[in-house]
Amino acid sequence: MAQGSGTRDGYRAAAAGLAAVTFGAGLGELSAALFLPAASPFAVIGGALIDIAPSWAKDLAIALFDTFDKAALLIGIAVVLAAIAAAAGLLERRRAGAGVVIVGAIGVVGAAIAMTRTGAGAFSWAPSAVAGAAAIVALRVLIRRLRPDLALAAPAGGESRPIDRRQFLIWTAAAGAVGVVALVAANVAHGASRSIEAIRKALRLPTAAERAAPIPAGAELDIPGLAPLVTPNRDFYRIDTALVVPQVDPAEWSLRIHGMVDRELVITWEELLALPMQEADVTLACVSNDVGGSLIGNARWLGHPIRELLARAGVADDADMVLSTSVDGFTASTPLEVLTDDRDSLLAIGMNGDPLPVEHGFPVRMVVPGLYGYVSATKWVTQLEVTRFDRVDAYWTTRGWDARGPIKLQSRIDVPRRGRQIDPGETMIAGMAWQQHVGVRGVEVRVDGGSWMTADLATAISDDTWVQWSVPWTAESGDHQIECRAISATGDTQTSNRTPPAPNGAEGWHRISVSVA
Ligand SMILES: Nc1nc2c(c(=O)[nH]1)N[C@H]1C(S)=C(S)[C@@H](COP(=O)(O)O)O[C@H]1N2
Ligand SMILES: [Mo]
Repeated sequence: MAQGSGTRDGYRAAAAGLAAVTFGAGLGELSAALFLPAASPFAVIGGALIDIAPSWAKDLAIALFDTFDKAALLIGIAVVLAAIAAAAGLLERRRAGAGVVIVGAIGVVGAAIAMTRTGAGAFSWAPSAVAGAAAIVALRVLIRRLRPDLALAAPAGGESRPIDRRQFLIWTAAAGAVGVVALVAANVAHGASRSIEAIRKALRLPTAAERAAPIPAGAELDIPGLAPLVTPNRDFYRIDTALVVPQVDPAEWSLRIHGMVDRELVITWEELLALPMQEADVTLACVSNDVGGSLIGNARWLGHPIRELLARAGVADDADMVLSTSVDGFTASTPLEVLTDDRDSLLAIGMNGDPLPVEHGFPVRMVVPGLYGYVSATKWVTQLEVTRFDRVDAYWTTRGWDARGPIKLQSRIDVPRRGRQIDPGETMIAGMAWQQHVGVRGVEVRVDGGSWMTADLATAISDDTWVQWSVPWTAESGDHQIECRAISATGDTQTSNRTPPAPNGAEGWHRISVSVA
């Protein structure tokens, strides 16, 4: 053996492990993309990790990566997988079979998880099995080239053949390259499922039987840096547990209303489109939105009142909750009364004049004024089960969040931006305030703990939306702290008591630091 080749062969074995696992992952992902998109090994393992992750880990992911939490998860999985793959290569070189067991175990775990996911079919295990088997074969073939004693054609008499490292390198590079090409191909094949996007683009929304009033004059303050009153779809925050955005063909979509009802109801897409549609401006907010955060947006939704559908089904007197379920298994528990009272709780198909964007629930989602999204805004919704809070817990309730999630009174400073340096002199402090379905009566602002100034409140679209506010300020040189607090339409003042988002929404005043120079 050449000097140092022992260590070097260690690196080579690790590289072989990486190449073998890349090869397996590629073939597994490609077979999934071609035959069983929902059974993609990455997607099922990632999805399961999302579901079993403790709430604090998800909060942390949202805090650290904001809406990029899913990309971060995929990268995390890839890094862990790469480490395991390298270790498997090293072990397999030491002891034939040891690395194979590890690689095989990943495949088995993937296959087992695939079978437990919502919507799993009889063959959902197959892509992970393909991945595991391909990785095992590749690992054995590659490591043998580093271990002439294992080579099938090893000459008798214990006399070992020299290792052909060039050959090894070529085979390893080839396995890795095939894996990468297969991964890319899988991605492209997956992109073809953007046919749902094509269906969406070709859709024409029905016109509303009941139009929303135009946005009132003076509702939108023209202040640079202030969030727009209506959030464009492309800028609308996205929060969900779906690692791969569900691709739902409207032609195959239906909504089943069942449980404690007089008669079960199934509504198809065609039937839904034929029902009278209503527009409503509603601000959606995430319970994970921390004080001053951006997980909130306002849109004009188009949909059919859920109230009407529940009335058709006939709801039992002792029911108090509707459990809505998405195609991907996510569930939300919504108090029955907010779906049957006179508020604009919609089974929505349109968002700001367009069909729902695929990542915002295409073709159909729920929108309920006054509740955080996790208990009301089910995207890709396919079932409404009329039931009781004491019978069933929804997705986030089983993870420690409150079963009911009314939106809390909140306000946010958008201008000046936190941490910014601004010029001395006349300037504007401006922001947003909200407590959907209650409404905001006023906003107060103070600088450096001084006395509260009353902000000018813009005209609100309605009590179901956020409202803009502003207050003039003469900025003097130095560092300053600006705080705001809202007063609700019912006369409550936003509490200064700071609480984290879990388990039912953050409280406290938004405070920013700016320096004037
Ligand atoms: N199917 C499904 N619907 C869902 C969720 C989800 O994880 N899956 N998350 C909910 C949460 S927590 C929020 S805040 C809103 C966010 O809606 P958006 O992504 O359209 O802004 O969707 C809700 N609907
Ligand atoms: Mo949320």
